[in-house]
Amino acid sequence: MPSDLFSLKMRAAADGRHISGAEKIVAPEDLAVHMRCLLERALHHANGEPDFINFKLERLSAGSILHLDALPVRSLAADTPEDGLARMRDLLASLGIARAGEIVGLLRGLRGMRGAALLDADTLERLDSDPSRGVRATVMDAARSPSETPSSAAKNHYAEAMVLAAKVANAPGIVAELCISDDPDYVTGYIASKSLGYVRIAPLKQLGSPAGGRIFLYRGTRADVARTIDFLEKRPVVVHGIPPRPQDASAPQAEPVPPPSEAIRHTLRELRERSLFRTEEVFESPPAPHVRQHGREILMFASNDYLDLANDPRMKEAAAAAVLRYGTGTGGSRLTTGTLPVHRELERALADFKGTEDAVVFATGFAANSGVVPALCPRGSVVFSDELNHASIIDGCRLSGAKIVVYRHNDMADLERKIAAESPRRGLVVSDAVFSMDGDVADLPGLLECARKHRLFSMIDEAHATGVVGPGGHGVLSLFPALKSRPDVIMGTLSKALGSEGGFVCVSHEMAEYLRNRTRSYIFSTAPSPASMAAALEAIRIIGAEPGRVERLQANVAFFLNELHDRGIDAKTQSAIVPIVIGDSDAALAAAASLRRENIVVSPIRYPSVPEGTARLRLTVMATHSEDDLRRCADALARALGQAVRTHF
Ligand code: WAQ
Ligand code: MG
Repeated sequence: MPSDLFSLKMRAAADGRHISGAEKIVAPEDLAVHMRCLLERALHHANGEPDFINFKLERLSAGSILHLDALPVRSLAADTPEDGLARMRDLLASLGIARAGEIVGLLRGLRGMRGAALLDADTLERLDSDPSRGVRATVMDAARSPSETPSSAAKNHYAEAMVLAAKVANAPGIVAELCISDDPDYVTGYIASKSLGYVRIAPLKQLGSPAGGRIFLYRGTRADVARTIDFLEKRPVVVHGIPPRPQDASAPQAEPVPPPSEAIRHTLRELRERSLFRTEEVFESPPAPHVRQHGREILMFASNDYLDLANDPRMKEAAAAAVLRYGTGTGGSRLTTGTLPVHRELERALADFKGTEDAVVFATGFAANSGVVPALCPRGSVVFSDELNHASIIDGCRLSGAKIVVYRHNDMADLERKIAAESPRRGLVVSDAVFSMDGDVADLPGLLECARKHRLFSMIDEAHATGVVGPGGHGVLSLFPALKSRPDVIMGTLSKALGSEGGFVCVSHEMAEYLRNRTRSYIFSTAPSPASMAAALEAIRIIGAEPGRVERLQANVAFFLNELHDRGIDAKTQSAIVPIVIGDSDAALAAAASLRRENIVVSPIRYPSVPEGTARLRLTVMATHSEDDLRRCADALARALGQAVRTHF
């Protein structure tokens, strides 16, 4: 069931003189932001400063709303106002209205009315009851796309007139509408009807003239006039598909548009030229320190399977048993028929692992971030996002429709300044816990303090922290034992150290209930398969039962950094991600290729995964890399970097 909406109207006046007015049809959660926009508009109007602003809110039941298509639009350019009015007259006559000339004459003489004159199309008798006011078409708005942010921009004559004209043309008994703007600087008007569409004509008056008004032409019985007025003044209408304002008839024609495939070809060419073109590589064995590709054994330094669990026999058995017990797919979303005991068990285990009351599992980490951020940040709020956050967070920010404020990487002073400058009523600070391309850890105490002080939600992404960072691999929180508060949302993934597939958030009970009801990527995705749930559950069990695994990973990272330093390679990390920044995309590709010739896989990372000019090799260490593996990689890296420097700088 669609929920109820509100009709929101604003009128501003100074000394009893009308200055501006506008109306919207708005969902309850969007009321505040639209009111703020209308207020801006009232306060900064060219007509003057108001001393009285009236807001009116009226609840509309969603079922009462009439959805209409916009009228088709065309524009006519006239030489003079006389010429424009003659064209309007001719169009009116083409509708079979005998006294078209007289009607246009009446329109020219109008001024100072808030509404329109309702005339009998044949006798020209005035049918509305208050000739100084006229009939007002109200309770209407243009449909908005979910991504559209409301704006406090000045009146858009065209768009507002399109809404009104669609409603009037669809009113019972109305055969045509004529309009001249009363704004002295707006000389475009129109004639509209269902059969003519919306015909813009310019000019219809001299620039600077305060004349202007509207006429609605009616055909029908006197008894039915009340029904027409009732429709115009009371029936809620939302108009869909208003086309962008057409170019004025005199404007030059646009260039011919090439076929759409040309744009794709152009992009591919550009990617290749800039060394940014990518293809998938195929590996022929499970993730492990040593994998097979094209029949060759390869040393792997680019896997996120940090703890080497994805191919662990116990993991595979747990997944297989879940498949045998529950099947291969869940056949439904979590809130319909897709939830199995193993989903709840895993959520319990994740909550315990992170020390929260509850957890919510998603199909992927990307789905978690891109869904949870919009759920927490409805339009009208502000989201503060670290400049190096993962793409899934960035997309979540964009999807939310909230204002996005990007702060400098891990710079809490910058974050504090930016929050203070916005002083939002509602918002979120969101950050990777371990940054996926740099391997460093967020300043969690600083971030939580900023969020607390300004009453904002806080969220961290522990995709590369879970199972990797801190004692027991419990994540970055365990690095800061003195912390008094915790993030509202601790996000993580099942697909990296946990060797499975999926994403999750660890949260309070209340937040879990909210997210289950509000996160579109949770509500509208099929529940993840029992195989991946059972595997992740087993991973958490193994990590708990074998603390040596995480310790081994952390020791391997320390050993590897030492080996690199011994060879004069500058590298640091606070996780299992070791970035070696090279700068130039081609040089990074060349270095990766030279390692590949030694049968070692590392990831060359280029724009747009990292800022331009910071292309790098990204190496990931696994718990089961041997000291020999780590030394061999460090040696090859030293050779590759020497070569990259010689050929590219
Ligand atoms: N219902 C009925 N009549 C109205 C309403 C209403 N809601 N609002 C205004 N009027 C009457 C009133 O007499 C005004 O003086 C007159 O219409 C003109 O109103 O494609 O700006 O708001 O770009 O000044 C046409 C756009 C702009 C052409 C019309 O009208 C284009 C415009 P204004
Ligand atoms: Mg006006």
